[in-house]
Amino acid sequence: RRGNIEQRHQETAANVVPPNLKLYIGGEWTTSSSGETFETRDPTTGDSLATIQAGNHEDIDRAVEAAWTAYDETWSDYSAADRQRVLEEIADRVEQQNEEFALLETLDNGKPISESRVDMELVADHFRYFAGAVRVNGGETIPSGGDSQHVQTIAEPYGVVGQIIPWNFPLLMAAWKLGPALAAGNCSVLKPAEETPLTILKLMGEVDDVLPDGVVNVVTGFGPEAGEPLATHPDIRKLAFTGSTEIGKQVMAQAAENVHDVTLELGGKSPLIIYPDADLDKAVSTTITAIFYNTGECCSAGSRLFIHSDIKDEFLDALASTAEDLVIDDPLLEETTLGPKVTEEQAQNTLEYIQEARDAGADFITGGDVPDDEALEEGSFVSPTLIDNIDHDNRAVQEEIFGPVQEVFEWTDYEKMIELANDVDYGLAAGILTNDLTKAYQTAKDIEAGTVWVNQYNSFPAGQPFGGYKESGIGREIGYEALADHYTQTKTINVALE
Ligand code: TXE
Repeated sequence: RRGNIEQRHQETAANVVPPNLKLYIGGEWTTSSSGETFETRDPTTGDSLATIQAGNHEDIDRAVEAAWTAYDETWSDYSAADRQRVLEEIADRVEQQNEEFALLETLDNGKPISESRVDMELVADHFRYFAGAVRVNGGETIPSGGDSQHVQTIAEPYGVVGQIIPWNFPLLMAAWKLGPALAAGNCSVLKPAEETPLTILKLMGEVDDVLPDGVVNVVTGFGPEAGEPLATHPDIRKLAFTGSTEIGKQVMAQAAENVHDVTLELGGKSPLIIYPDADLDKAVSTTITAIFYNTGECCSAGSRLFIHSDIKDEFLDALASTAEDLVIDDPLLEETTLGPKVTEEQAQNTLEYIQEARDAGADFITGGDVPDDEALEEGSFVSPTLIDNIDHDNRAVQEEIFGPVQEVFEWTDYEKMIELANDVDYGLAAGILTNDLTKAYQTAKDIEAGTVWVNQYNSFPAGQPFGGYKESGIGREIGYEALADHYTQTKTINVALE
């Protein structure tokens, strides 16, 4: 099997890894100023997939300059209708090559191919949503000027924005950022995560003839060398960041120095609350989606389960056996439901949290290790893990693990459960499973989270605002307000009528 996996990955890589893998600046493919490169690896086999340019501050300078040139010379002349056509064309091209993009994402990130296909559908739909939203983004008239003045606002783009994205949904995170930025009329300098640069570079190759040169510039590289110079660049007017809370705080402090706008989409430690009246089968499948989708590498992952004591034993038996039935294998196979973590370092990170829970005397309902499968030894796999009897103050409960690990808490008293559910620094998402809609709405209001799913989890239709309470971030993406509030600035024009 191991030989088959390697062969399958080599053949797929030969078919789908794109030829242009340099920095994309001003519509040109260029090498990094330092001449330095790095490898992006396949987390299933550990093999190198491609050599990538390690951009630095000089490349960021070049890219910001190219973006301003594009803004001044072409993009600001594009009407809303022109921008709509461009965004629709980008959506079409992703749709036409869904399979190639999906295969490339699976090679670079390790997510199961069935999930990569869903990502690509969402990418296309996201560009399409903002293609439509372009036409309704406008200002307002304000009547308080009376008959003596005409007061109105117009929504103007910032000009050039910086965008830094992570590795868990590489192309989808790029789409979440580029869709509203371009719709609003901005140009972008985007830095992908060093772990997963391939799909955004492929996208640039595919839409090179659609986007005027310099409207989107992609500078690959590492956080300190390429991310920080972008976040601190005096000529960007806004920075959008998705990643760790630690770097998010740093990026926000840096934004303060230049007084530029910033939106942050950071980590989470989201509660999934199950009432005793919930449908058992649905509760099990929703819990599996909440924590094991994308190998748990979701900022929204439902990583703390609050299960009502009346159904705890029955539910956990069913959940454990379903988790044990997940197909942990080569993510290029159709039947695989759990792939490797994105890097070996990330797998070790998850295993350290598991060890911490073990040292604290927690019980493992299932998992707690790497899969016992020789064919997967070169990959960064971690078994689906459910942990019971762990203190809510434990670091493994309080911090984001970003892996296939869920901690279970039993509840009977509603107030105590809500107190615990809110007792983390994060507030990104939550899930509630019950057939009683009154209870669902009450709980949704009691939970400190930016998104609450009822009788489902991890659903992200375009247009649905997404962002964090507390330390999970600032601002909202995906929804219309991303365009209206986060990628435009308001200009007031007040005309004297007398
Ligand atoms: O994040 P980083 P990492 C969480 C998750 C994960 C942890 C660490 O818990 O285990 O963060 O992941 C760029 N200035 N999330 O190390 O470092 C970096 O190059 C500017 C949650 O990957 O924050 C990459 O492009 N940029 C999350 C991006 O920031 C910098 C998704 C994210 O990397 C930088 C990812 C700097 N000084 C991780 N340093 C989510 N919210 O979905 C790094 N970067």
